[in-house]
Amino acid sequence: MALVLLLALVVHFDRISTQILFLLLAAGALAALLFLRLLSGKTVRTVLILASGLLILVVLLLGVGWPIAARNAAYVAPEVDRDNLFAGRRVMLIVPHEDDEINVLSGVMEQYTAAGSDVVVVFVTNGDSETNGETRITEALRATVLYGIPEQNVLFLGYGDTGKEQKTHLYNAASNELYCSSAGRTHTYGSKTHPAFRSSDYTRENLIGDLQDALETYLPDTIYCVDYDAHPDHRATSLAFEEAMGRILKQRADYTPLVCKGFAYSTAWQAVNDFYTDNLLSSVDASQTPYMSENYAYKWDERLRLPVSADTLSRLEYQTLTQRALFAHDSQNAVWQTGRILNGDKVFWVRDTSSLLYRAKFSASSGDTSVLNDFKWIDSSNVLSGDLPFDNVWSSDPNDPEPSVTITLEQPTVLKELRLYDQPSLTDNILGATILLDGTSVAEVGALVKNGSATVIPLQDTTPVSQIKIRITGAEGEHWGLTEVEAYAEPPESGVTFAKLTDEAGNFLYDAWTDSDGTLKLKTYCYPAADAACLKRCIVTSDNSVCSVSCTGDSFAVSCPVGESCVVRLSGAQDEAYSDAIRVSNPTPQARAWMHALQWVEAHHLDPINQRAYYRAIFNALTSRLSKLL
Ligand SMILES: [Ca+2]
Repeated sequence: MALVLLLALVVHFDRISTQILFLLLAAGALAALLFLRLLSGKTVRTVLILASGLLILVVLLLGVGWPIAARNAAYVAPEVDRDNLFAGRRVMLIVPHEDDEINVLSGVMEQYTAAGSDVVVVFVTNGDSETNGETRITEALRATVLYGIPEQNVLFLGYGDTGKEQKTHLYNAASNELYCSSAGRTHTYGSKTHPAFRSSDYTRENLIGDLQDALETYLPDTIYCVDYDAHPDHRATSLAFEEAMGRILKQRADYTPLVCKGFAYSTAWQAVNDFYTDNLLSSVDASQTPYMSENYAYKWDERLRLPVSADTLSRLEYQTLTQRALFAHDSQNAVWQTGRILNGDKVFWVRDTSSLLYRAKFSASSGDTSVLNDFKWIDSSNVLSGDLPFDNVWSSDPNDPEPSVTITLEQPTVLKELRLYDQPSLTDNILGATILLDGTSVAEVGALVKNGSATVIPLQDTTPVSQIKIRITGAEGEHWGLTEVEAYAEPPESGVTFAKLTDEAGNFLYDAWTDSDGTLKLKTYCYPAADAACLKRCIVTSDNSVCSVSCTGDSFAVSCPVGESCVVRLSGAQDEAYSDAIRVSNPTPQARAWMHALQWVEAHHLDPINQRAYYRAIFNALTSRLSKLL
């Protein structure tokens, strides 16, 4: 009986009211047993006294002991005004499954809501291949509210989650073919209190249409979406979003949102578990994982790194907002991934949306040009397979003597930049092309960038142009081709500008410890990276006279005596966007040792919070097995 009570206590220990209830019950029982001779059997009485004593101890340990012990683990980071990044925005986050919102945008979402921006989260599937969809919806609403997102801003498109046994995927089905999900559903659904965004049959066309509808209803100026990732639903969500976005960009010239694509697996769920370092590290280069290999178009050096919210960081996982949100997704045991998901930055790749060619007319000497302005760099005819996504390519007929693409612009325009995207295969490549503007040859282009990244061709002309012709003069491999062509009247800009203080290796810092010798080397990160001059315009200062900051070349050294700390401030001399502030401290050897001990306890799942997650996982597994039996 006592064991059952203990298990129930540990499993259902979310609320302070539960803690108090258990404390009162146990204390009452103990008092009754001690002072009133309720039971005469000596053994039974002793066992009950011990059980209620143990219950009191567990409650005190869970509710009081650990929080007090871990109090100093929270980050103390100075406020930095990042309104230039996070205020006045309409943000939409598009993810496949409930809990992917944390993988993709935790640490960032809360900065938008705190700055007063609107954040809308779109869940494409109900995550229902192994768990009840309504449960996933309830959990997602519990998590998103922690990030300050109101319930009406959480949209469930209500499509099916793909299980391991599925042989086909909705994304690759025929346009209007009715699809049956692994949960046996054929129509979108929500929960009793939160209906699906649209009532639609499961067809490929409805999936793209519902996404397009969500985008056009809210017209977000900032969009975050998962990219071609290690799960079929992630790949499908990425491609379906791009298809919906391509349709919108073809219709309207006035809509050019900031689009940021990121990964839920390689930089979060399956990232390196490097949380218990003295200073939190940034996301690690994920190029070793299959979906960000050299065959893929994103370059690690070109990633957009966003600072995470410092007030949700801590040297212990349990104090972070990320872990609280992962706790809300009970059915997923997601809480074990906190150490991988938490990083000093969140990384994305910006997809420009201001190309003039979405509304241009394409023709070619031969081949299908419809793929060349659809906003997709890659596509896959089977998202279930792990094959590299090499579909979505324009190529000429093998016997075409002079392959070329001709593009007629909506109206004559002075062009500053042309971008060609080669098929991402490393063995099938375009080796040369001639660019003609209104019939005049203006550029001879050599081999295009092989991995599918943009080959940027600056254009010098000052006269308006009506027609672009791309003549292919050399190629290798059977499947060479172009996946996209973009043209710009001005080189595109993301509008994102900020600076961040980092350690020597480039990790973003918020509340940093010096080395044991009392020094810490700092550098400055600027976005866009091209703005190297931002460093020269900045001043770095310390607010504590016993801690000094000295400049050595392109880095700074902070020096702090034992037990001291200071706020190091980077001030933009001309532009306030280029400013940052971090706390640097040199804890005593005892303080360092105490924190390392607490981290060791948590890392080995010996702390009460992790124990609770552990028992809750067992409890959930047992109840789900029982419910299947009954
Ligand atoms: Ca394309």
